[in-house]
Amino acid sequence: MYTTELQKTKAVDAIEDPEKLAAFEARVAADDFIEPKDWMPEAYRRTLTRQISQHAHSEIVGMLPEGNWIGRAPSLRRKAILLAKVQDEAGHGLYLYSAAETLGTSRGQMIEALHSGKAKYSTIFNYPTVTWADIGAIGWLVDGAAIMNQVPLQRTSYGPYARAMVRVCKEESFHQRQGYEIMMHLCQGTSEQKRMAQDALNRWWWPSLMMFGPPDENSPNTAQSLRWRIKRETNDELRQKFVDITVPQAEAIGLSVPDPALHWNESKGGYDFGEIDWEEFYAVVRGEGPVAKERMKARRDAWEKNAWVREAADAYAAKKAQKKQAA
Ligand code: FAQ
Repeated sequence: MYTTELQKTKAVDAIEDPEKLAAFEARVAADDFIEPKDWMPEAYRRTLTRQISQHAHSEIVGMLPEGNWIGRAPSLRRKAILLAKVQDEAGHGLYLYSAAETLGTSRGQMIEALHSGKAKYSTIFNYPTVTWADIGAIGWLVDGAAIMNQVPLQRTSYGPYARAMVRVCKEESFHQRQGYEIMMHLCQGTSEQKRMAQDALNRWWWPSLMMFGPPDENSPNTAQSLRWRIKRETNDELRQKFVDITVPQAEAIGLSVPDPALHWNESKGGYDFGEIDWEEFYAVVRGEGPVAKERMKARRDAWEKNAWVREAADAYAAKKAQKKQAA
């Protein structure tokens, strides 16, 4: 279904210097970090640019579902926390765009790829946030899934990406706790509040499991990304860990995971769970998610409406450079 970065750049790889390639592979195998000025195969550069830029886009588009609730948070305390969280996501996007830029693609080019529909962003942000409990569910489940995926990325082989992940993971860990705390409070509240929490879990559970990507046997990029130590664990391994950690958290606050097939498997030491609706996943990846059009429209509108800020920053930089030259 997908053409991998490796296939796209096979011709380039074939003419790459075998000695440089062997030295690069030996460094990766020794768990050395690869740095921006180091030699790297073109396919490695492209795979990283794709993954890091998509990750950056996810952080930025991911601000929209929660941003939607800043003005409606139920108390000043909740508003201040949510505002800080959404600002953190902007920061994550910026570290990640900067990390991707070190590979030779400008932020403008990456944003153009997002706006033209060429670049992907996480499927999860194409679902609507219809009640306050959704903000709890996003922190608990979406940030929880993001941490599960990002902790191993602190040891990814590309230095700037690994270093960005260290700070991102610290902040995501706070985000996950604040989301779980919202859910905990709702579950200790009125029966209507508890129903809201259960309804949010029902709607966000399966999309959260989809965040980890297609099953390993249908994941065209995983094998090569593991060899290059870009990915340190497979999609299915991370999904399983997420289920194993999250189910007891749901039980602890009296919520039930909406999966009749879910049961503890003593022999594997983990939960067995039901089949994910992969048709839904691929439809959302294709841009057919419930609020996909609104999300992209919001991003494009923000880009256009705020062009004056970029123009003012450019004019200021040019003026400063001129002054420096004249001095
Ligand atoms: N959505 O061969 P694989 C967050 C695509 S951050 C959309 O398995 P790969 C923080 C994939 O790109 C969330 N597309 O690919 C936050 C590929 O297409 P391509 C984002 C998906 O790269 C919280 C194709 O399917 N996190 O939530 C998805 O080896 C709260 C085949 O898949 C990251 O980006 C998907 N869910 O593995 C913010 C982490 N899954 O590109 C605000 C870094 C797969 O070949 C509020 N990324 N695809 O055309 C990764 O770890 C990997 O890129 C995976 C996918 C695991 C996402």
